[in-house]
Amino acid sequence: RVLETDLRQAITDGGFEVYYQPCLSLQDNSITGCEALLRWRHPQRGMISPADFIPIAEETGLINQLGEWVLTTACREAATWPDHVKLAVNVSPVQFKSGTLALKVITALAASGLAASRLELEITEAVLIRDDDAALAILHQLRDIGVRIALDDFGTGYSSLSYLQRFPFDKIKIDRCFVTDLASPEGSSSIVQAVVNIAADRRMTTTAEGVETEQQRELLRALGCSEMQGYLFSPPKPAADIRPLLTTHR
Ligand code: G
Ligand code: G
Ligand code: MN
Ligand code: NA
Repeated sequence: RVLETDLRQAITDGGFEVYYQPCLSLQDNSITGCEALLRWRHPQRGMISPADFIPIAEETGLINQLGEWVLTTACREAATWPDHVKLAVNVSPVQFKSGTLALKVITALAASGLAASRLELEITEAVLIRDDDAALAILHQLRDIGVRIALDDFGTGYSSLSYLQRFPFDKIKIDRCFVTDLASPEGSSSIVQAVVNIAADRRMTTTAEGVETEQQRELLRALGCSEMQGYLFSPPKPAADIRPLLTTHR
């Protein structure tokens, strides 16, 4: 188990790095954006996955500091990318409810010079389940800044179709588990089709996560999904490895 003291130390010592994973249009295969994914380079234990330390960062409240660092760092990096490439940043429910998220977003945009329209915040349905009105108010605040909102990991956890009706999302990210299952006989293609249809109806785009095969890409394109992310094109990589791709990929 990751220790709070280690986490605290790493925040002050610069032990974290932001990796980026490209997201591609299923229409023309162009790179439309990149998702920022946090990495912890632990001095003894090597790379630690966010899945192993985000929960502790959330319990201890350290996620607020860490999340602010990711936002600032990623915005500064994205400001150097071609203008058509957007940036997606994951936001923890704890950050979402902290009361200071909008201010931190405004500050990161101003400091980096990144246009608000190039920033997308990925939230999970966990932020929506308790206090609807409060969540809705925050989403509208963020919308007013001009950033985009994506609903991450859709279809897992406590997803409810009613969220799609009540909240102003720009994008639905279809969880990897549905992509993995796509080609099997009793697979998830009808579920993906339903999500794509609802999204289109509500003027939202869809991004399929965890696309690993050409067959999955073809099926998703045929189903009308807008974008894909996954190992088929690229795993998350350090900024220095992603930057050249953004200018050379056709
Ligand atoms: O990069 P990886 O596939 O290991 O990410 C695992 C999980 O950690 C994903 O669910 C992802 O959303 C989450 N995650 C990655 N980076 C961040 C971050 O900067 N902030 C938050 N809150 N979650 C993140
Ligand atoms: O929940 P979120 O979408 O933020 O999590 C993204 C996670 O999925 C990252 O940890 C990333 O490393 C991982 N990931 C990205 N693409 C693929 C893929 O094609 N296959 C698998 N198995 N994992 C992926
Ligand atoms: Mn995400
Ligand atoms: Na996800």
